[in-house]
Order: sequence, then structure tokens, then C-alpha cells
Amino acid sequence: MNPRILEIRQGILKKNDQLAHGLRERYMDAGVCVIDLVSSPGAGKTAFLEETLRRLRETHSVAALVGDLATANDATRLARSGAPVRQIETAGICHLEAEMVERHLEGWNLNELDFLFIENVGNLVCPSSYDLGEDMRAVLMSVTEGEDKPLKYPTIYNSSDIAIITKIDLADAVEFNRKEAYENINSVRPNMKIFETSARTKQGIDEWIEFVKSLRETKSKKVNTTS
Ligand SMILES: Nc1nc2c(ncn2[C@@H]2O[C@H](COP(=O)(O)OP(=O)(O)OP(=O)(O)O)[C@@H](O)[C@H]2O)c(=O)[nH]1
Ligand SMILES: [Mg+2]
Repeated sequence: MNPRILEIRQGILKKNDQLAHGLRERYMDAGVCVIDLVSSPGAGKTAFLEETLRRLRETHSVAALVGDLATANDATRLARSGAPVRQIETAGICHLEAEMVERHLEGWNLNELDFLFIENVGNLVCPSSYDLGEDMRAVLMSVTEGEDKPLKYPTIYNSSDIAIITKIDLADAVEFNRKEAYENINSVRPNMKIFETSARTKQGIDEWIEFVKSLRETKSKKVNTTS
């Protein structure tokens, strides 16, 4: 039984990888920088992204897709930033797939965008296997969820490029052990870049905004040299 199940799963992943490859080429052609946010449910993706969209809109053209099993609550919250936002309702699926992203991009002119953000479904397991063609995947870890999460869910950290510690304003209240959190992240993914942020107090947001702007600059240079 087991080998057959594995075969089907590999088939699905192969199809996703092909579609993600196509998306990556489209993003490259359009020169749009695509950032995927993953985390456990409630780690603060929407709050962090709302602030990110609000800040980047001052200087750049931004849009967002947000995935959830049900409801359009997060799209409504993100739209308060003034950026175009679309909700992807996955109808029970615990991650976003390249096909869902492709379908929800229909009608958007990627050439007009500087950044596309994707908020993945809140889940520390399923999203790790699905490439969405993004330039960067950021894993969010809130101070309230326990410093051991990187050790328990190593794949999501391994498949991410950077880590963002969220809700840092609550660090003292929950006796967040910063040293342990860093050690755990680094033991799974050595030298991973780590940000400390709060959507409430805006701590760390300036540094994050500068970082994503420089990421886009680097991509623009690559696009210009290859075209
Ligand atoms: N104190 C504090 N609370 C925060 C911060 N960021 C988010 N929250 C709160 O944490 C809760 C969950 O935040 P969301 O932004 O909805 O988290 P999420 O990761 O998008 O959740 P899902 O999409 O359901 O996975 C909300 O009550 C937020 O107000 C923060 O930086 N500080
Ligand atoms: Mg959310």
C-alpha cells in the first residue's frame, strides 16, 4: 500500500513543481519580487503583512494573495492597507499550491507590480512541500508559541530563507527565551537571517522594509542583466 500512496503524492508534487517553475519565469519576466509568508495559525502573518503593505505602498506598487481554509477575513484586513488583495479559499486544503496562485493572479498585470506577497495557510507542515515560484519564503514564529518549534517542525524552517520572530512586544510577558529560540532556529538552518518584529509597536519593521526593498533591487539588476 505505502509505495502506491507515495507514487501519487510524488505525482502531485511534480505537477506543482512544473507550475511553480512557470510562475517563477513569469515573475522574472515581469520583474516582480514575490515573498511567501508561512507560520503556525495565529503567529501574526496578517498583522505583519498589513503593516508591510501599508509601508511599501508609500514607494512601491504592491499586491497580496492570502490563503485560508475558509472565510475572507484576512483579505478584508489586508485590503485596509489600500493594496489590491485576493483571498484564496482552499476548501479544506492545508496549504497553497502553485495552481491556486496562478488561478488567482488572472487579470492582474504583473508588469505593474513591484512586490507580490503571499500569505500561506497557517500550518507548519503542509506548505513546506509546495513551491509557489516565490523569490523568498519567510517563516514567522511568534514569541507566544514556544522556542522549540523549529526543532519540532524542521522542514518549514529548512524550506524557508529567513525567519521573522513576531509579537516581540509580548516577549517579557511570556518570558520568551531569545537565546534558545536563536539556537533552535540556527540548529535547523545554520546562519538563517532572523528579524524581530512587532505589528503592534512597529519594532523591527523599518529594518524589514529596507531588507525587502534591497531584495527587489537585487532582483531588478538580475532581470536587467539577463534581458
Ligand atoms: N501583541 C501583539 N499581537 C499581535 C501581533 N501580531 C498579531 N497579533 C495578534 O495575534 C492574533 C493573530 O494574528 P493574525 O495576524 O491574525 O495571525 P495569522 O498568522 O495571520 O493567523 P492565521 O491567518 O489564522 O494563520 C491577532 O489577535 C493579532 O491582533 C503583534 O505584533 N503583537
Ligand atoms: Mg492570517
